[in-house]
Amino acid sequence: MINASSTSCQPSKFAEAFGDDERERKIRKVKRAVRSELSTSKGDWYRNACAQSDICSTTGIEDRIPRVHWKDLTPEEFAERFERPRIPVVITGLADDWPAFRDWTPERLRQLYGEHKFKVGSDDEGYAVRMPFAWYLDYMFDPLHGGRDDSPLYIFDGTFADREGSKPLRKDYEVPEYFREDLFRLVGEKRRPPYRWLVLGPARSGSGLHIDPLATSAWNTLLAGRKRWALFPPGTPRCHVLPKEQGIEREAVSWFSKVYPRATRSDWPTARVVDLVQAPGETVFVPGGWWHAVLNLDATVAVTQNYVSTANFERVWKHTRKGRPKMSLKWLAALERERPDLAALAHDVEDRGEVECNTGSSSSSSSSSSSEGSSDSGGSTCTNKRSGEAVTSQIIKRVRADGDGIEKPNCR
Ligand SMILES: O=C(O)CCC(=O)C(=O)O
Ligand SMILES: [Fe+2]
Repeated sequence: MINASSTSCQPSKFAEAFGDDERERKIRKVKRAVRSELSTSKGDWYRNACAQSDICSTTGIEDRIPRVHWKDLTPEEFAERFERPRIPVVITGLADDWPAFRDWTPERLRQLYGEHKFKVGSDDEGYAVRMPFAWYLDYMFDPLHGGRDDSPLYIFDGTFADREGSKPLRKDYEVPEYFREDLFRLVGEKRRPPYRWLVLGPARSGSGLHIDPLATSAWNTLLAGRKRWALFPPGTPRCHVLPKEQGIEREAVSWFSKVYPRATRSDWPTARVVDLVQAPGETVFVPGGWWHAVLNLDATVAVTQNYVSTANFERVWKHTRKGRPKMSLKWLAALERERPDLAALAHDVEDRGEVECNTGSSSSSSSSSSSEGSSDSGGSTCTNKRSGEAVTSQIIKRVRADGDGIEKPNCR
């Protein structure tokens, strides 16, 4: 597992090869490419002193998301209790036998992938900015970089399973049975939208508030560290949860320190925030249309995939039709062959003229990246199905009251 104390800043092969000055120059170059608005010499990267704040404290967070062990949840039950009604849930135990759960430690990953370049963000032109993994680890555990930056660089790599140097990582985990239907598979590996990411970063890195692209649902399995999540149900107006105000940037730290406190006040005008602290080995199911922001409380390693199944097909179809019209035709042709029932549904949508005008791809992430992307009152983990169901039914009411799952402007 990653843990700052066991992962000292041992000099990497790169540091030895290039020397500290060279490494420092290269890290700064990457930082400038990813966030050109921040100077790397005037302290802009740590101007808000987030590393000295209590932003990563869990005091007062009430995690009421139900926990269910996979042995107590069949795929049919998952679809019925959580997927169709669009209720977030945490499934435990899925990663217990994954090599990733055992082997994705910084030192092991450094040995195997130290020279491979992973994506740590995008530049101003939208091109991926990549960094050799060994340098990234040096950055991440450097007290004057990842240990100090307000919103550190974050590996959010959507091509890890396709690139020669990192491909073997894909063999270290298994897509859980609940999420295997994966209807975008029919479009073909080359044409389908990005759908799987390796996600790794230090405390305070994370993903700003967003809805996942094309109304897809997601699962996210944490292999090390803790992630704090804040979720809002489908239909929550963007202007409340993502206000366009000076000083509110798209970073997770910025959202959690400036917007989140408003969402806990009694005069908050819209749906209540749903809190969650994800522990290692836990898999979060994020139904399509849910807003979510994620802050890493420690150094974390996770794998996440987005998917379309029979349960969310209609919504995803509407968004794909509008957002990816060419691809949607290829998809429809494949559906005619493989899933005529869903192709018929797609034609119905078309006949009713119900194509979505908001593609739902309001994703944003940490400084560095973009993914295209219950307990008792003490906040402890709930392993009890009954209390899970109580929370579930409250959330169902909210989802129904809030409409069809796509953010709607309602801010006058
Ligand atoms: O782990 C994270 O930073 C959040 C991932 C996420 O929300 C996404 O992949 O869409
Ligand atoms: Fe997401």
